[in-house]
Amino acid sequence: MENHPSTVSVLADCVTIVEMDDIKVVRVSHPKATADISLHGGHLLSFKPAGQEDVIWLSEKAEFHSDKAIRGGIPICWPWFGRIAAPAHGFARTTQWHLVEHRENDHGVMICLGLEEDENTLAVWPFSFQARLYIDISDKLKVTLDVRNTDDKPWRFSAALHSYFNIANIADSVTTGMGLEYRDSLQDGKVCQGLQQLRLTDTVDRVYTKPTETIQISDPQHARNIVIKNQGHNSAVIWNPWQQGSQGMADMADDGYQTMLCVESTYHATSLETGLELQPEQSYQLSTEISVQ
Ligand code: TA6
Repeated sequence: MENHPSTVSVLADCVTIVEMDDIKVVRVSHPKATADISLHGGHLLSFKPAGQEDVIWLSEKAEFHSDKAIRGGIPICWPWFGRIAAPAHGFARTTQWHLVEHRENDHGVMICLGLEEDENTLAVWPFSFQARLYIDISDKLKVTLDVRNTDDKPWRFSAALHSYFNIANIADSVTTGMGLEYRDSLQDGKVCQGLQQLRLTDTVDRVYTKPTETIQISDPQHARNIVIKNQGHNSAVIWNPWQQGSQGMADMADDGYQTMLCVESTYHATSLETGLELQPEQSYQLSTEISVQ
């Protein structure tokens, strides 16, 4: 992070809490990797395996305030993905999570954050729930969103782990493994067929409906491939706003699009009513595992 956070408390050898503006951040510093996780939004901001550039992109103009979503990192989109209801991408990314547990050993660090309903969430989504976010930090990163229906009636949801990846230059980067069929969000969800290899030259906003088990983003100037394995998803979203989109966002530099690419582990639904139904006491996990090769 750019400005200098102040240490609030030391929780263990590898885990401290630091403060940035009005946001508290769990800072992990382990021989295998470092990571920053904001309690606001349950939002991972940084993941650096030892000897690597950050794998996660964070906007240089990101704003760290409790009423805003943070631009970059891994926003948690839940209990809906997209603009099918307000606020966009659900309330999880703009709500304060709490630290449930942290563990560390020679292999890495596990951080668990929690979120439950309160009067603010009930005002926009009238259900009880328990959400847990498990973040495993070692030479790989694994993020698992675990949601449980603690209400006495069923509810429906959609979700995404909206990962922003840090790449040296979008013009040199090729993405594989997204599959061929996609719904084009720039054409009202029109179903299209794409290519095996994606090299972007303009804005994209697509929901790939049949991604393969492993998605790869080549990042040649950083001499690496970013490898993504998702579970619990029904699709994978790819997004880059390109120049015009970057210019339209106050929390993104005009050239920000050149060094980022979103590839998202997504449970997609076109409306709240068609989301995945969870009965009382049922739970569901959506995860993404990220490594570099
Ligand atoms: O995941 C892609 C997307 O839904 C795009 O449509 C784009 O708007 C992006 O997310 C960012 O959304 P945000 O609400 O964070 O500006």
